[in-house]
Amino acid sequence: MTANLQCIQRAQKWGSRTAILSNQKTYTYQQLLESSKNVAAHLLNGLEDLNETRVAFLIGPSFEYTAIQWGVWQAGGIAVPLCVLHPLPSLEYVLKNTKARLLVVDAIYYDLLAPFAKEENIRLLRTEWVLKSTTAVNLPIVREERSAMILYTSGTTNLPKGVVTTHANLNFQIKTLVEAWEWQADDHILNVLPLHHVHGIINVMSCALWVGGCCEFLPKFEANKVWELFQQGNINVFMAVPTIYFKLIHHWEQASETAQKSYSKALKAFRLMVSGSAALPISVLEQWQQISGHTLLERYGMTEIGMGISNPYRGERRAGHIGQALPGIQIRLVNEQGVVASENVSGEIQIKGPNVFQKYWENPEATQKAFSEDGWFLSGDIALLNQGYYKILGRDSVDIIKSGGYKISALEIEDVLRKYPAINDCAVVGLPNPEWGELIVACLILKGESKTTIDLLALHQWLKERLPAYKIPRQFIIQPALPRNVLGKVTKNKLREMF
Ligand code: MLC
Ligand code: AMP
Repeated sequence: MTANLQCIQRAQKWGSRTAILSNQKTYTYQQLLESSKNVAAHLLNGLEDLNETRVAFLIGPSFEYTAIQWGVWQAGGIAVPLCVLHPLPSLEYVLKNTKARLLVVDAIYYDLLAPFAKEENIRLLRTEWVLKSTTAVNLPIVREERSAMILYTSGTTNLPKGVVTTHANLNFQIKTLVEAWEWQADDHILNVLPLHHVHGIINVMSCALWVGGCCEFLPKFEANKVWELFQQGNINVFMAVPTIYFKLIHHWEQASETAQKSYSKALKAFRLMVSGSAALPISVLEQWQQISGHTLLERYGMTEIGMGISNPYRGERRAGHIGQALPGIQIRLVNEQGVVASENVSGEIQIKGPNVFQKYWENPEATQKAFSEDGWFLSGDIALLNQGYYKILGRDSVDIIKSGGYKISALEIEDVLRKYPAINDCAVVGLPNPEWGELIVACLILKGESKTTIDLLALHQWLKERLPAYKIPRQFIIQPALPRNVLGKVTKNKLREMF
């Protein structure tokens, strides 16, 4: 029996079309469907339905990643994609927090995770084992309201929260983008983004597969490789965070005049280029316009909602603005007095619609706090409406940093830093930075009153074992005390000035 999931049913129509290009191999929709059914059978292992068992997977962006995601869904499980850049403690946190019972990993991660899996009684499988062909089994009926995926996002608490979305949420998140950006079956997109966040998973991979298009994976972003692939002439859609456009522009500027001409020529044939996950600096938009002839389409989203606001596909794409509500999604701005803001008055972006997530995983308190009494999701982002276009002004918390398109909690980094033997106290902030959006920096108070120096190499090494590279502070200052207000709270704006 075939699964009733929409992505699977749609894929049956596309049969022999190329779905995925990965590791120099092409895979058709038929191959994707067959492989994912094998995965489902291996995961079910005799059961009729995984009934929302959390199935974590640590797999680089590839055909195998997609086949396993679809396999988990067809078996009735919840997909928990892990980040291949995360050190062991971050992976263990997600596995423990979701209480994952199954874990599928690429061979290179097997030894790393085997001891933890054994200790926690998690069934550990290797990617190639679950892809092996096996006898077909009956697949469960998975209703749209069932939970489909958990992604981890940082917030104003020290530990990341699991964002649970249902199949209905994901289907809607995809459909609104397919409609707004006019996705087509002959679209061929290059994915350079990590696959543990909505940008790569939904906007790039899932939208392409929804319409019968092709998703090509470059497992790790490298500017020269991206330019090489652009020149091959197959790719016509690209989506990335502003840092990636910054790096592509830098590479273009360093190239010879002949290479520059060839790069720019390749971009002329593109249908669509999108930027999001962090504010797109107007300078980057303008430089990209000169290089490519394209005005980047900037949009706004969040792990909890997929995408919510977008500049139009047709019509004016306004620099420094994120656009208008996507089809079927309601947006309002609410000021500090709880009043819905009128044009040109700032307020918090609040969102309602079928795209909005179900709940934070096993955290009813956080879920309740994230919604207004009348059911609007509270984003924490401050914006205003300027002549019909939303414009982001900032966030309501200094403890959330966006660096390289990743959302990072200053409190999480502070918690880790305080465990370092030579550190007594600390405070972490983000500084405006043209390449990274914000650069993470830390003010340290050392143990021992007269201490004014620290071995930064040793500290960096120690942090690398505990945090992914993108969460590691890049600049430090050492102070005798942290700047605090009369209530004793660290004044982070003052701290920013000190840098
Ligand atoms: C890495 N480095 C950083 C850094 N990240 N330095 C400062 N700040 C950061 N944030 C350092 C590394 O330590 C290394 O230094 C060097 O840069 C290269 O590291 P890398 O890992 O190779 O980096 P690179 O591949 O260049 O990473 C840049 C990037 C990556 C832009 C490709 O950050 C990325 O994939 N970002 C996308 C994140 C994303 O998908 N966000 C979407 C979230 S969903 P050294 O010294 O060791 O060489 C969301 C909702 C929505 O936000 O709206 O979409
Ligand atoms: P995440 O939790 O990783 O999904 O990050 C979501 C956050 O990214 C939002 O709350 C915004 O702060 C930020 N963001 C996404 N898109 C944009 C954009 N176009 N401009 C400014 N900020 C953005």
